[in-house]
Amino acid sequence: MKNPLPRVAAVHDLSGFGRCSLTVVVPILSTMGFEVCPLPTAILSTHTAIEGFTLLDLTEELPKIIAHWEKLGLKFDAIYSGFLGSARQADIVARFIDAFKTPDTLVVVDPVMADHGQLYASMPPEMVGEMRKLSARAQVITPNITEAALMLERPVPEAMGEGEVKDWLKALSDLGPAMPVITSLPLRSKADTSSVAAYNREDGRYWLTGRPLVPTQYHGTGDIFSSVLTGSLLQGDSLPIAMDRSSQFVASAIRGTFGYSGLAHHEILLERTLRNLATVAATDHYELLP
Ligand code: PXL
Repeated sequence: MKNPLPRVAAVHDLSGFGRCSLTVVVPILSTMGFEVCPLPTAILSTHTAIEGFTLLDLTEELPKIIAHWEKLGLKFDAIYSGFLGSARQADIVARFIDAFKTPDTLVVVDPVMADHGQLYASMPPEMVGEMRKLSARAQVITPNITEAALMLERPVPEAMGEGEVKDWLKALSDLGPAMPVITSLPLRSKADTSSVAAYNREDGRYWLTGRPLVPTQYHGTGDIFSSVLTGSLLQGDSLPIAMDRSSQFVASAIRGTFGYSGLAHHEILLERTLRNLATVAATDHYELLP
């Protein structure tokens, strides 16, 4: 039987403070009308950018949860993974995808590993190869430019032309996923913009969108982007509309936070803009890359 509400398996960590991973994935996808079933990869006190974070790795627990879900015959309309608690989990998640995927399942892998040219504090170097393998199972992947560089074994570029962006997207798609999306692109022609580009192998088209850069850094914006993208695709939006809605929502969440001072840990005030996701967003920003 079809799920009365589309159901998403969300393979991410639970970080108590700092608004990232499950604490943004669940509210975003719930607001967009989906049932979210967390498959938690780790429990942390905060995300790993805050000094002194604690991390309980749930690698041993994952196969038990998956086995119970299999026994229950649960069906998922989407499987969406992000931060993993150990490199070994990539294989477990790959087997989870193989066991639950049907021809209609949307599989999104956000290869959460790194940003600003550096691996996150808890990431072992083997995670890069493991994420590359896991990404081959996905239709959609959403690396930021640092993660894309690691996956392609290329240096992190300071600036890129549109032709290079297309080459990177094509190379990512050659790893397996039909729709790679790269965020935080340093586009030479749009230095004041936070740019996102995507490729759809099914129709051979490349897309670009973005929003004006706000001079600050927030954690968890990649998780917000990928969650809205997943929800939007599940709602039936085209790839350019989904990436434009996601870019627009991240920008609105940043602007909803930027005016406040005294946020010691740069946490994004997601709840101030969350309800915008329940309405139809204007999507007039995307362009086709020639
Ligand atoms: O936003 C990605 C992310 C998710 N989960 C944890 C993180 C990070 C980024 O730092 O530390 C635990």
